[in-house]
Amino acid sequence: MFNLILFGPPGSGKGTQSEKLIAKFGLKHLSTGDLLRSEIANQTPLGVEAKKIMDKGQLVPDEVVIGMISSALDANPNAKGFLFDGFPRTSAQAEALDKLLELKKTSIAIMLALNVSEEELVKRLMKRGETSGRSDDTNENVIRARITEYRNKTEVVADYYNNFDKVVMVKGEGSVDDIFAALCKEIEARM
Ligand code: B4P
Repeated sequence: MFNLILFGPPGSGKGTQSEKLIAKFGLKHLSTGDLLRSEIANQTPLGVEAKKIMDKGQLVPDEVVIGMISSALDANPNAKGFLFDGFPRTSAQAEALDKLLELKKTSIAIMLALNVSEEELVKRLMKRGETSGRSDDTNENVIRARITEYRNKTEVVADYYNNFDKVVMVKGEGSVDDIFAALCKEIEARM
């Protein structure tokens, strides 16, 4: 199995690049953002609670997203590997993911971390908010709150994987195709 984490702040291109990477490498895409938005669309009790938190730009509680990832791993026993997008976002989530993968006798091969300036992030998310219908993309204060959550709680996740020499930084500004090519090069060197 080949498991990778696509890492970076909100708006860094994780969702955009994930779509292309899963098509090329045949990995199963696990995006906690997409899983949460599907709960919201289905108006489940979890979705109703998650929406209130996401609309403030905050992170959903660890136990909720860890539970979702655990179920998704169990639901895909024959996957040739997983691409984790937007997960793990806290140290607790990273430790939980390592344990879940260990139970399946596998591990994270690489974390690819997209590097994008804060002004570019805000610009991209405000632009997406014009068409996406995502309520967390329409208000600049909420977008900046998401970036602050990232700096306070998520950035440390890269330090966690750095201890195991698993982090590769990739420039996340430029054309989508050029960034995709840089990501592919790193994956192919390790697959
Ligand atoms: P996510 O769904 O993970 O979304 P995101 O971080 O906002 O966006 P992403 O990084 O995927 O967007 P992309 O750059 O592709 O999270 C949403 C919320 O869910 C979180 O705030 C949190 O509340 C909750 N949540 C999710 N996971 C959680 C977890 N594990 N724990 C707790 N809470 C969790 O796209 C951005 C825009 O940039 C797009 O419009 C795209 O077209 C554009 N773009 C992409 N690449 C570009 C490029 N190279 N140049 C120009 N524009 C580009």
